[in-house]
Amino acid sequence: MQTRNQLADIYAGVLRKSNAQAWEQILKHKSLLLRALNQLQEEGYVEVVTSNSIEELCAELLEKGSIFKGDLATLPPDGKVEIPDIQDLKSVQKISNDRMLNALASLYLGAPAHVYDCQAWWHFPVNPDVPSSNAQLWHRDRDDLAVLKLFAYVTDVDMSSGPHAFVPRSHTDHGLKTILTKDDISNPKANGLSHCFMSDQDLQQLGYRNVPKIWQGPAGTCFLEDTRGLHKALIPTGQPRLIFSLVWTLSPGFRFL
Ligand SMILES: O=C(O)CCC(=O)C(=O)O
Ligand SMILES: [Fe+2]
Repeated sequence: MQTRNQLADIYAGVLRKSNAQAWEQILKHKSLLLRALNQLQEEGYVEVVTSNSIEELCAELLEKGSIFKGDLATLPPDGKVEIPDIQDLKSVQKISNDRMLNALASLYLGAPAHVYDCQAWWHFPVNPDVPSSNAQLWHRDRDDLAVLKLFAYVTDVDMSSGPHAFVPRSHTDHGLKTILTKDDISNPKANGLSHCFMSDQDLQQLGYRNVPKIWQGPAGTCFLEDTRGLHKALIPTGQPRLIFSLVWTLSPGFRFL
């Protein structure tokens, strides 16, 4: 992780120089965004409370996503159903172009950020004997050297509807030093050198003792995460969950790096 972050810093420096004008504009928002930026840097997550496009986003996605709710016969075994072609929705366009969100993503990534992807998907409760999907196991995203994701709940989410979870401080080498012992950090599965999908027990065995942040909240709950840190979706046992994500990267993205 240390090497990836060092490479990301070098790359961000190059991007700042080649987009000097855009970077100058972004810097103007820094003082307003400083608290959120600090929390992202330290903890790897921050709640977003100010984006006024969220209500419209929920309404549009719920409408588009509702047609898939009736069709339980064709539900895949892991219960995940993606909503296609959401990028052209007005509310998705609006949030992708939100000036303050883009400025925060850019300040966090260290250079003008690239909107890399947006997705929305249902997780439906399924037979508990079915093995968890990758996203329902602890993992680190590998889309780029540096990445920031916005998640927005489109439905109300409590412990029975598969909330999203994140291990605070697992996103940087510096943070890992505060939550793991020196011996634990040298394990490639613990420090992120080795890409893997892990259970709660795996994490305990690797030395992770800190309590994950579990995001519960009504539709419209919205947060940013550095998903280079450990995260997953819990398995829904009662209600299904519809969630939206918007992803910023430094480069146009590599899908898996
Ligand atoms: O569905 C979730 O809460 C987790 C999704 C995830 O791992 C991701 O978007 O990178
Ligand atoms: Fe992920």
